[in-house]
Amino acid sequence: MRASPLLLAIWLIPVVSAADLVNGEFDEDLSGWSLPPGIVSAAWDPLDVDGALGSGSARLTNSGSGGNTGGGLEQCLAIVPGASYTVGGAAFIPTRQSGAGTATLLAIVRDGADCTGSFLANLGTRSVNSRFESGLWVSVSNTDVAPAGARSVLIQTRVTKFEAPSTFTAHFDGVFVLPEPATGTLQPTALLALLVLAVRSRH
Ligand SMILES: [Ca+2]
Repeated sequence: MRASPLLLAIWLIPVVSAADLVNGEFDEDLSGWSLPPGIVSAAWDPLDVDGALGSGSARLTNSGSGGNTGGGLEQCLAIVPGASYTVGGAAFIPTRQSGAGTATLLAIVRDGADCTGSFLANLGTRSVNSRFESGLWVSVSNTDVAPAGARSVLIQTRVTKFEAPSTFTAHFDGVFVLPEPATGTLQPTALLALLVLAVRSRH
């Protein structure tokens, strides 16, 4: 029997998944995200990573009184241990700010549901540093495997400022968390397709 393109496509359907990240595009507001009380404020802004008129971004401002402090919007997702995920997005640090800092997508993996329990790993991205990359959108992503025992991941759009008492602002847009296809493993959907083909070939 020759493998059909359809069967191959079914084979590649990922067997693992994350609970979908909500509103990573920030089309009209910050819904789906929470902001823990702290030194960072957040607001929706019409500046969009693709320049789209129908979308915008999250603008975060760190007004903490100390240096090297941070915080940001958060969203908790369920993940599967042993599965591979790509965490990514884009950050924009406006120029002409009185202080310097970084914008980072964190992905804090924990062994409890709903982002409780012990810290296991950070699958997040590298930081965008205002001293080297400001006035432009910078895309960042990281692909990594969720460690054994992982049950949830906290995605955070973190803004950290280096100096006090200045404020520091950065935008985030196009935030995503994607499970990578688990190739090479016969999955239930592929088994079902094989069964259907076998039955049909007998008639
Ligand atoms: Ca957007």
